[in-house]
Amino acid sequence: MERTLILLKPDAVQRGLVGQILDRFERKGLKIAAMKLMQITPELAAKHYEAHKERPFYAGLVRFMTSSPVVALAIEGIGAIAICRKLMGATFGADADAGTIRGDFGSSRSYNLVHGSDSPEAAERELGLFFPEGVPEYELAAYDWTYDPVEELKKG
Ligand code: 3AN
Repeated sequence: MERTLILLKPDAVQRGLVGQILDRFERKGLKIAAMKLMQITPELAAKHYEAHKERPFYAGLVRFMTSSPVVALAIEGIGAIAICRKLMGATFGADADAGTIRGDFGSSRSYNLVHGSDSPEAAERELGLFFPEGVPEYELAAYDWTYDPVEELKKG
């Protein structure tokens, strides 16, 4: 099992798309391991986007991400990081394929609705930043019918 940080960005919340975007992850069979509506502080944004500090779009990105609340999610599943990135689509809606979240819901070149960690290392770091309190442990009953319990979940 793998966990990844997903953020439904301020544009997703303000446009009333939280339910529809969340549905994309749920119907794929992924588990919502944790979820909260929160305001990102400039300090948290700076840590989260550390790698982009020198990029020309950095100031605008931090302004956008701190302008209104986001929904932060820990999403879990086998191969969750890559699967979530596929569901999200290319970075901006104008380039993203139809059928993806970004491709279906937007066409802006700076507002792109959703963030997803891009590697296991990034996921661990970002989950630590957004869920310092940890993630509740619970069993998702549907896992037994989402995956092969013997081959994939190694049960029995
Ligand atoms: P992705 O989110 O698809 O991994 P990255 O890693 O290339 O995209 O960029 C990180 C974030 O920085 C993106 N989510 C996007 O919001 C923002 N970003 C990237 N390029 C630009 C740009 N040219 N203008 C505004 N924001 C950008």
